[in-house]
Amino acid sequence: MEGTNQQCMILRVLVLILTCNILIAFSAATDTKRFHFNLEWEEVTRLCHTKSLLTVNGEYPGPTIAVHEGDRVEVKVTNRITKNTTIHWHGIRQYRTAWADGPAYITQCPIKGGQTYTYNFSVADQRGTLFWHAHFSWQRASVHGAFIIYPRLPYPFSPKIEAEIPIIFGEWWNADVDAVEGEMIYGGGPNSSDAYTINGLPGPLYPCSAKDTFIQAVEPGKTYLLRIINAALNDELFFAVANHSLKVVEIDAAYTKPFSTPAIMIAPGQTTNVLLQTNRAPDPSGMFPMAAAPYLTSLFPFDNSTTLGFLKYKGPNSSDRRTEPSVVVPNLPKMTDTTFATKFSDKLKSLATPQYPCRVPKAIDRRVITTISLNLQDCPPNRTCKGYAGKQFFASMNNQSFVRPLMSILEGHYKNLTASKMLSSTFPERPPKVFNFTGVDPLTENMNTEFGSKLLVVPFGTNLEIVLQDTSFLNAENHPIHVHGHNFFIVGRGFGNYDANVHPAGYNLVDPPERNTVAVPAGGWAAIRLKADNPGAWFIHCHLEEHTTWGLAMAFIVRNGPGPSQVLLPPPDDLPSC
Ligand SMILES: *[C@@H]1O[C@H](CO)[C@@H](O)[C@H](O)[C@H]1NC(C)=O
Ligand SMILES: *[C@@H]1O[C@H](CO)[C@@H](O)[C@H](O)[C@H]1NC(C)=O
Ligand SMILES: *[C@@H]1O[C@H](CO)[C@@H](O)[C@H](O)[C@H]1NC(C)=O
Ligand SMILES: *[C@@H]1O[C@H](CO)[C@@H](O)[C@H](O)[C@H]1NC(C)=O
Ligand SMILES: *[C@@H]1O[C@H](CO)[C@@H](O)[C@H](O)[C@H]1NC(C)=O
Ligand SMILES: *[C@@H]1O[C@H](CO)[C@@H](O)[C@H](O)[C@H]1NC(C)=O
Ligand SMILES: *[C@@H]1O[C@H](CO)[C@@H](O)[C@H](O)[C@H]1NC(C)=O
Ligand SMILES: *[C@@H]1O[C@H](CO)[C@@H](O)[C@H](O)[C@H]1NC(C)=O
Ligand SMILES: *[C@@H]1O[C@H](CO)[C@@H](O)[C@H](O)[C@H]1NC(C)=O
Ligand SMILES: *[C@@H]1O[C@H](CO)[C@@H](O)[C@H](O)[C@H]1NC(C)=O
Ligand SMILES: [Cu+2]
Repeated sequence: MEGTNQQCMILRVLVLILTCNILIAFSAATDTKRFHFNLEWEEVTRLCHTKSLLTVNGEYPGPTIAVHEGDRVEVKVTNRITKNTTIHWHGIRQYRTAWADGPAYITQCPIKGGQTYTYNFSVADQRGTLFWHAHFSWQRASVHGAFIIYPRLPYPFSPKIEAEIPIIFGEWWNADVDAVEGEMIYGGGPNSSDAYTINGLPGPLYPCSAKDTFIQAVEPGKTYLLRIINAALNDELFFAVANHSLKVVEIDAAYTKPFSTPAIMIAPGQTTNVLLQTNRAPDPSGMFPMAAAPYLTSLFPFDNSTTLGFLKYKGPNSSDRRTEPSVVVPNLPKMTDTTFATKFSDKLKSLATPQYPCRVPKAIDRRVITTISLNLQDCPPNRTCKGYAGKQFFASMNNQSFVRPLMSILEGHYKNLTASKMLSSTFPERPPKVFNFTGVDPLTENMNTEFGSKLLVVPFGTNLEIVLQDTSFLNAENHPIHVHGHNFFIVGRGFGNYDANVHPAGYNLVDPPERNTVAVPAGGWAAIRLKADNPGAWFIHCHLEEHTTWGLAMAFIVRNGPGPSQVLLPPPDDLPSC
């Protein structure tokens, strides 16, 4: 089986002493899959720039974790550098094991240099493609990899799959990413990346890069499953393969109603599984380019380059076109094509069959409406600020710009530190001011924000709706909002102001897409619903790292339920302390 081979390969890399067969037999017997991640520097060269890149086990992208639905997963993370770190298992529900979720200062204190922490969780009632990544400062730029959960039941789609191809998008910076992030102090925008990458390779459209091109060999007349992951820090992407349509069958490890499309839009934090049929008569070279380029909604300087890879049909005339700089992928949308992005998102629906029912809450207990905003603050005295008009950039939700506390919110919650300022304050559940949020120049005379770590606290089992309202402070922009610990359903989306008296009537409560990250339309809103039935403290944030750095984030607490199996488990012994 494909999965076993891939897993076998990963395990072989990780544990060189044992043979692969022994490891597989061992893990099958216990249903516990064990991995060892060493966080370490590795010299890596791209675009003729050699630098020390932060990696897991020296690999870029990092090793694939492949497990089966129902498995327990233990990943021993050893921090072999002098910086702090944490790892997040993006999209894994972590039922009762919030301690293993990973975001620094939300569910744990960082793993310090020289320390080890074992993330211990089980993967239940989930199947498909997810990914893992560092959740400390901007380390996720290179510290990421695929997390594949093989289903116990056959795939609910056909035809039979010949092979699986992970496609991980990322960005490459010639500079040290810590330095790029460091320049954001006093509110500057970050430098753009130098290249986009497919599985760590920028491809031939960049200088000195033709040799670093992703080329996937395929047999003609077969069906392949592409497991596409956007691990980029700051960029929504379009992706297409020349002369081939893509059939979407799964998003964020939830099956969808299949549909064919010339291209996909994928935001950071999202995953998309597509079927690709090698049904073309190979052109004389046998090479078909595939490309990813940004979906741009920001007015700020952006990496507007294109990463290119190739499908290479096996055949007598296969040759190498990778050095041709002129290759284009005709079906890739224009970088500003919001119409395509909107139509594509509209087509995503839950599979919603008896086997895979859509568990969207039909009624809600609570509706939280929050703006998502960029902000500007005056420059501190005697500083030079590099944001707009000499001011500092920030970002906020309901005018609260999130400040990471100096302790773990989860630990504070668990220890009943309700008296502490941090845990006793309440996140505002409505925008403090209502205006034409996405109109021209809304309140531009004052784009200030407030700072803090106010929490939304909900009882166990709350059917929660969160309306995410974009604003055009500075500029309206597409924001991929990620919720930890829960999948949600996107019941509605639109442009302009959300209206609680009008829009709920148009919600899809039958087969809305289930995700962990929603790309909120630029200049619009998205309404998501979830059942808050996973006790713990959970991060909600923009998956554009640039915006999270500016404070576009919040945390929410789900209280314990009444049953013994509805409570947060005690913290593991090796949980790092602050
Ligand atoms: C992981 O959790 C399980 C269930 O609580 C426990 O049996 C196991 O010992 C834990 N593993 C480690 C390495 O702590
Ligand atoms: C960011 O870009 C500016 C302008 O090109 C350059 O001077 C600076 O060194 C860059 N910063 C980093 C960290 O590479
Ligand atoms: C691929 O698409 C291009 C542009 O639509 C077309 O000119 C070309 O003939 C196609 N090639 C194959 C092998 O289908
Ligand atoms: C990318 O941006 C640069 C600088 O703004 C511009 O000169 C260039 O034409 C843009 N390229 C594309 C492909 O849009
Ligand atoms: C391979 O190339 C030769 C010479 O150009 C041509 O005659 C032949 O038809 C090609 N075969 C395929 C399968 O395209
Ligand atoms: C700012 O600079 C002025 C003049 O150089 C100096 O008098 C003042 O003390 C400085 N203020 C701070 C907060 O450093
Ligand atoms: C926190 O409070 C709850 C309810 O009052 C109690 O059951 C629990 O033991 C307390 N936990 C700690 C760590 O003090
Ligand atoms: C909000 O602003 C937009 C753009 O300026 C305008 O088209 C729209 O009519 C305004 N909506 C309301 C409710 O004023
Ligand atoms: C946000 O808070 C700041 C600081 O209190 C205030 O000046 C500003 O008017 C608020 N903005 C909105 C949109 O509520
Ligand atoms: C790592 O995290 C700890 C706990 O928050 C903090 O005290 C320490 O300063 C951090 N170390 C570095 C090198 O950032
Ligand atoms: Cu954002």
